[in-house]
Amino acid sequence: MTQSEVKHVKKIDRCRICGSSRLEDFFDMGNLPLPNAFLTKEDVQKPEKRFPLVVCFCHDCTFVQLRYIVEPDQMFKHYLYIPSGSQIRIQNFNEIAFTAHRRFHLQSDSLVIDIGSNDGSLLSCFQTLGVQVLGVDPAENLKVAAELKGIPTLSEYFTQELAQDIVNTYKKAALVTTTNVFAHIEHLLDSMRAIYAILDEDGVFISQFPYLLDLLRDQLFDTIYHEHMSYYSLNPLLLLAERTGFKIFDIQHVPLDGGSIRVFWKKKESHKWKIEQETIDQFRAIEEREKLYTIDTYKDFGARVQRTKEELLQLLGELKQDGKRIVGYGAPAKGTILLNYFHIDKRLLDYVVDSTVYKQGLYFPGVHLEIFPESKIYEDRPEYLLILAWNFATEIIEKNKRYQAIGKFILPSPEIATV
Ligand code: DWN
Repeated sequence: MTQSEVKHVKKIDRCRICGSSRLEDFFDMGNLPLPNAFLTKEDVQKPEKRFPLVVCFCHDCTFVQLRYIVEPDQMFKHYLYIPSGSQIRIQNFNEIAFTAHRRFHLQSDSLVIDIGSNDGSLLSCFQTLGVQVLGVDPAENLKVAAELKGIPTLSEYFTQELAQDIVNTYKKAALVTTTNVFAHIEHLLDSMRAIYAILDEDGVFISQFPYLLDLLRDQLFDTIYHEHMSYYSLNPLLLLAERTGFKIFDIQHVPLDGGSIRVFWKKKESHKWKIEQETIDQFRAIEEREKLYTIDTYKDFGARVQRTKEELLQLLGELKQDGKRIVGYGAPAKGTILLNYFHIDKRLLDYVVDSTVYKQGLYFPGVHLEIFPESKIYEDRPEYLLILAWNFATEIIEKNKRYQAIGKFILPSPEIATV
């Protein structure tokens, strides 16, 4: 690493939940660019920052986490990802809002706070249901987008100080939500205590994030990146709850982003909301059966990813040799990881298309593939589309039905497939 890279990253030697020093690395991807650090044409000529991407396992509480933490400002101050690019994600947000509104009896004077509220998409769903909303997100560019939707947003990191300010200026929340953000939080204990501070006595915290078991089963290695500091199974979550005054009272599996879980938390002292113990026990039983609580399960992860790499490179290489043109579909953060880790650049892909206006005209970090609007595939008519946003493959294939008269889609994950 260069001096300027070293300055923005730190190596952890203690588990971020239980504090144990018994951490063991099991997957090392080397130094990779930050996944959302898309480049302008001028940036492409300049040196890019790369940071280590190493995953480790805590032998005491079994928490899987990144060994190196990049300074949050490097990743979150100016954020190019917005959730509204996918109908499936918006449907998921609507479902969270609708079910929470009904299950937790939210009223017109109930306050819902979304942490990592991005462009306000989730809170818009709550607002439509007639409750009060407040967003918190450090990305300054997204505050503008959220406020255009009428979502009041504090453009700050969620800290204990901010929690106190919120309680003083607004009121306590009946519901706090985070979608995916839970993987992005460095100081978990502090953040949970801050959430505790802003919640009503019988308030509920809902967090939804990718599930470690799905990541492991389907080798979703490209969802491992600097922004995602944590990869959760149930055991460490239960410990986190216990240490911060919470009780997990329900868990649901959600078929989003390759497999996620939605976890429901309440204050330990609250007698409201039934504890779905059977469901929690079932999750634990499955995780035990799948041996999530031992390092041995993780040790061949790297080798399995290596086999996927060889298979995908062989497929793309053969297509190129046959003179076919291949274009990437979607410029997700995970695309940066897949392209860079597998060394897929101009030699294999012509360019990438993405619906996000903020990303169009920019270039992928590291591999420097240019990003165009989706319509370009109908002008150029490439023979193959590699779906980098594989978590939305169904939606992408469905909306591009007419492309099937031109060429085929390649799915890199969870299994390599051509359709
Ligand atoms: O946790 C995180 C998740 C939720 O979002 C973040 N750390 C960053 C981000 O991850 P991602 O960039 O991998 O997210 P998505 O939602 O998988 O990104 C999909 C990309 O594909 C977007 O750039 C939009 C694009 N897309 C498109 O161009 N056409 C998506 C669809 C559905 C489409 O039809």
